[in-house]
Amino acid sequence: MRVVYSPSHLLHDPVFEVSGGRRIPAYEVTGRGESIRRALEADGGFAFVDPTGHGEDPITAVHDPGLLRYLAGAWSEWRQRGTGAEVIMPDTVLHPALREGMGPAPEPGSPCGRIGYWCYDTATPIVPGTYRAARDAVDVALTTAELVLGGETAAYGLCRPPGHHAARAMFGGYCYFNNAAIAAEWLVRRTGQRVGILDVDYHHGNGSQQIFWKRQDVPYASIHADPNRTYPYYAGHADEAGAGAGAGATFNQPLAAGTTDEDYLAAVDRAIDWLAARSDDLLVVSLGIDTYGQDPIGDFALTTPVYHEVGRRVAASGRRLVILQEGGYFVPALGENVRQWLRGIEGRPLDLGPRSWDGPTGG
Ligand code: SP5
Ligand code: ZN
Repeated sequence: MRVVYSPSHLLHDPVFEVSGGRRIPAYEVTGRGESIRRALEADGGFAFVDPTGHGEDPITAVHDPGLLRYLAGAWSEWRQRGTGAEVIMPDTVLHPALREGMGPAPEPGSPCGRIGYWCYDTATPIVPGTYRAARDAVDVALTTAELVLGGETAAYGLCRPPGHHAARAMFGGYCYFNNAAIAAEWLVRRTGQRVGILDVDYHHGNGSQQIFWKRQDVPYASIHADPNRTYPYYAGHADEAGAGAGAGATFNQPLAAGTTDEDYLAAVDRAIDWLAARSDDLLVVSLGIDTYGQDPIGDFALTTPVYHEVGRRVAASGRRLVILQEGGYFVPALGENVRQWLRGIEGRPLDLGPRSWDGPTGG
């Protein structure tokens, strides 16, 4: 299988995030991308490809041009304040109730106002290399889509930073541009087909859901932790099914803490069947591995072999697959779990080697 990878993900190197009132080490780190790269290189069955530039148009096809403009200029604007702050992070955000009944707020002119206008959390810092890395992650996604249109049955894009929390006019959740949504929209425009999105990240993809909420040509199926207990909290409930022309074209399966391999596979089967009835030949997969039992921010109980089985079942759906990386924060096993998933897609056997992260007896 072809793997699209760019070392420019290393330019996005956040050190900390703010979670639960504490400054903590960032979870979305450069080591994630390198864990995946190393595991896929060591496998020997993957051919690495560089992304090619696709410009701004595919981005503004799903995002507010103001979001692109903001992210492009954010660092230089922030630096000019001269405070020496190491990251851009909001201390205010545009809560919808602030302007309830009064119509939308204009975009502020000041840097502190602008960050809270576009960003919704304290986990998604902008650092000097963020924009370059986020733009290149979009090109990774589009190059992966292009490989599949060019005849590959499946291809994998090692997108970092991830994308599925980024909405039309908002970023957050470690995501800046919605790589999967941009790829899906690009595929719709290129092919005229209905392109499904299968989102198997631990978190609900609120951005992808928002972007395609009123669309029937990009059905969105997500399997995730119940937002009643987990980020992103405000979307992903089972009764959210789309609206207008998109009524019935969103399918959420919120799952309990401790979800097992068996429970999870049943949800995967339901999502695949649902998508099979609503999409044509192409599927974009938002591949998150934060469902793993040892993930530091997840609470599911999945084991490595289930990733191989999920991949196998997704491939059995017969669709052509644009597989894009989202989350997954237990770095020691991240690359291995992605590798098994992709081996499952290709019909190659599960290949469990020594598992150093299981402790002294495992390695
Ligand atoms: C792409 C993706 O997976 N984004 C996830 C964003 C989650 N951001 C909030 C993380 C909050 C971490 N809280 C730690 C709780 C540990 N029990
Ligand atoms: Zn996630």
